[in-house]
Amino acid sequence: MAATGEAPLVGIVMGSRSDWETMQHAAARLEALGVPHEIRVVSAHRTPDVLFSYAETAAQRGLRAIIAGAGGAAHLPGMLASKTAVPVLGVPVQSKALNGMDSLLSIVQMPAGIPVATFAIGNAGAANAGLFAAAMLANDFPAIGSALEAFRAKQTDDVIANDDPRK
Ligand code: RP5
Repeated sequence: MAATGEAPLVGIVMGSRSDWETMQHAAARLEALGVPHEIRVVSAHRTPDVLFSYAETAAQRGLRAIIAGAGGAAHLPGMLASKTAVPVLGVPVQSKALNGMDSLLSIVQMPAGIPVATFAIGNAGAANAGLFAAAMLANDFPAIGSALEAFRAKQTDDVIANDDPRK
């Protein structure tokens, strides 16, 4: 289901419902910038056939980027990337056992030939993946570009207006 009425341009997928706490930060950025998106749980090891069909149909359904979050042995982003040429933005979810180092290394260490753009562990990585996907769309969708510019300008203004940490 698209989060807005328009056909989704970005797919947010995650290996488990438990990843939503992290991945909601990607969705929030896309929502704020008016980027049509969809959100799904797709597990590389629990629903591999769903993973394959999601990746195989992504381009024809109009997706321009897939933000994929997973934790632990986080093969979801790499497997998606192996089955589609739609750019995959990987978000390492902070695992309990190893604090997300396992997720990070699983996602970032792709062999040459199948790239996954890898973001920071956890909430910041999810938020930045959302912003990055918006930046990828900014040239082709001027409204998204304007929203992104306005967000960046406000962020800068907020820091300048609050530059005394004692206040
Ligand atoms: C991965 O295993 C998921 O991406 C999640 O981060 C992790 C734990 O999944 P659950 O046991 O919470 O479903 O597949």
